[in-house]
Amino acid sequence: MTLIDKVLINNDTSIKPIWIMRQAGRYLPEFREIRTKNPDFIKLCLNEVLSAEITLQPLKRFDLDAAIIFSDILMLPYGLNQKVEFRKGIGPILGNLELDNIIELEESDFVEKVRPVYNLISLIKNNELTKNKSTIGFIGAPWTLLVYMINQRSPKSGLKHNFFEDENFIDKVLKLIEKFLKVHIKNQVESGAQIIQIFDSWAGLLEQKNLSKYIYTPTINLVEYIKSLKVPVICFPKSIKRYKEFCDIVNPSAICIDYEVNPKEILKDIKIPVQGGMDPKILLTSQENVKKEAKKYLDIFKDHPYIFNLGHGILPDTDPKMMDYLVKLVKDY
Ligand code: 1CP
Repeated sequence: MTLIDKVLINNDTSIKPIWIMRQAGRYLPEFREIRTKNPDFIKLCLNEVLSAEITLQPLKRFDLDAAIIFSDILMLPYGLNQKVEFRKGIGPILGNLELDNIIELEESDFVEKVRPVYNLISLIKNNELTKNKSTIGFIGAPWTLLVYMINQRSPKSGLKHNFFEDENFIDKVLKLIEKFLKVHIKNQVESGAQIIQIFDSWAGLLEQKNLSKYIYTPTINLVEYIKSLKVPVICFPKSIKRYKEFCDIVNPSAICIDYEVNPKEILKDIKIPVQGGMDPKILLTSQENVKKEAKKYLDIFKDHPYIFNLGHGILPDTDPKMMDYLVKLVKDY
């Protein structure tokens, strides 16, 4: 059993395993080297040999307890034949969403299109570097994927004015996203993913009255599906504010928290295992601050099943030495 499984399945509080969101990524010079030579991001994700190498890069440097596969949540719309491009300085740009084409799409055609992602998972699972460690697969939550697929770009500066106009259309898209997410999950698990994390990066965009329809209901369906495959599921409904309500209703195996929520409130309100929380910006300051903040989370969750992580992805400007310092600190705790 891996250390992370001990926390997730046995509620073990005596160990504090660590992995970091975006641990394979732009703060590592060896990633940037590969990235520069591969300007097409989707193609890079579909190159199983290179994406396996990128997935393993942080494990070669740091004593992390998991490998998270190098892929992207937007491989789903890509697999549904919606155009997905990443532009430097802008982010993802998606093409028009052709509902009829998605309705007619065969599951096997989707699987063939994203097959390298599953091949990558097998490569990672069978690599010596992940022995006794967890291999984490992931998906975007239905709501966050709906946002990208309809908005066609990052909602950083808000949603299109007419986003919610055609509710019937949205409902149909949401159902299709759920259908193909199950296919994507099943294939990841069959290829060796031992945990699935659901990233709902834009959960914070919704008003309370819409949470049930766009977040709770579709997420419950996926959480129950993942549990039926006998795999733990970690949910990250970023900036949702109502983490307790989310856990009471959705009941994932663990909840990943962002850096804005008070960890003491979480400890008081939430009974399931917790992951994450520390502000990634702390890693841009001093070792002293990192020590203080990391210890704060470790102390608060001392007697609670807890997986150390940040409250969002590690920032591109982070010095890898600071990451090394953090991992050692958590391991020595
Ligand atoms: O070099 C580059 O410019 C590419 C940057 C990059 C990377 C390294 C993107 C584009 N995606 C990724 C990999 C990635 N994406 C991982 C890898 C595994 C890891 O080490 O953690 C994961 C888990 C994701 C998931 C993802 N993609 C999310 C959810 C997590 C989060 O950060 O909120 C989201 C929202 C995306 C969309 C996406 N992909 C890439 C970017 C820049 C974005 C965000 C765009 C936006 O701001 O809307």
